[in-house]
Amino acid sequence: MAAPVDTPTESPTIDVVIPAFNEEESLPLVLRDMPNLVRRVVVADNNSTDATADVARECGAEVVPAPRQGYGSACLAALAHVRASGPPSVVVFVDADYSDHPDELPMVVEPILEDDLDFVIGSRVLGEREPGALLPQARFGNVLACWMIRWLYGHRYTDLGPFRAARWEAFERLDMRDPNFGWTAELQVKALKRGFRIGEVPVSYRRRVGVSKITGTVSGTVRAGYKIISTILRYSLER
Ligand SMILES: Nc1nc2c(ncn2[C@@H]2O[C@H](COP(=O)(O)OP(=O)(O)O)[C@@H](O)[C@H]2O)c(=O)[nH]1
Ligand SMILES: [Mg+2]
Repeated sequence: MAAPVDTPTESPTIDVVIPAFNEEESLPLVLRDMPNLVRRVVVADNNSTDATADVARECGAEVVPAPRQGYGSACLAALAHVRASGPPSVVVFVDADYSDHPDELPMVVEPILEDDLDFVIGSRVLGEREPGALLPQARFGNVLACWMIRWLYGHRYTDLGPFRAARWEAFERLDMRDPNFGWTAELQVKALKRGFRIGEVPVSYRRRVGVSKITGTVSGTVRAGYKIISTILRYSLER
């Protein structure tokens, strides 16, 4: 009998990007719960005035300074580092506030690795939310944004979620740009425009550790809401 042929297939690599602004309390918890299948975690430190960068390093993450303030800028800074230092097969985004459950990462990447999807959203609407985790204004904004996307792009998302994964090569075709609150909407509508194979999986969501900087403040909510709506409209008008 012929010996089995050993065909070595390279196992896929997974890198995690975490935009962080003053999250010294929550970040160690996020990093502690990160599953072993993750190759590396890149934390974009967005001008934190607390020990965010130090705790991230102590917990084994790579830290990239993101001098321009804003969620999108921080993601872009981390991604530039990932691109320059050897990109992964799959990139995953997680918030720094310990609202997401990093231990659920295998479920979020599975449809990419197993079913060949390009992009998977962790949906907090389909998953279990701790009471008070998703503030009413965030919930309302999400419903409105998803409804607008359905109307203008014909796709039914259930959430604009911070916990999501994308195949790296596909992600690179998005040419992401938004420096702040429009980043998530840009990501989700561009994925539709590029014809990505998109899925959603339920994820859990708990009340954050520390103070909310976006939907927990009136100005954050108004600015984020405006930016999300204008981003959804703008890309629907572009060819
Ligand atoms: N890089 C960066 N991240 C931010 C900024 N504001 C908030 N974040 C991060 O974005 C994520 C969501 O912010 P958060 O304050 O939890 O907003 P919420 O989820 O709407 O309450 C967290 O990981 C924050 O650290 C910012 O100005 N820059
Ligand atoms: Mg949060």
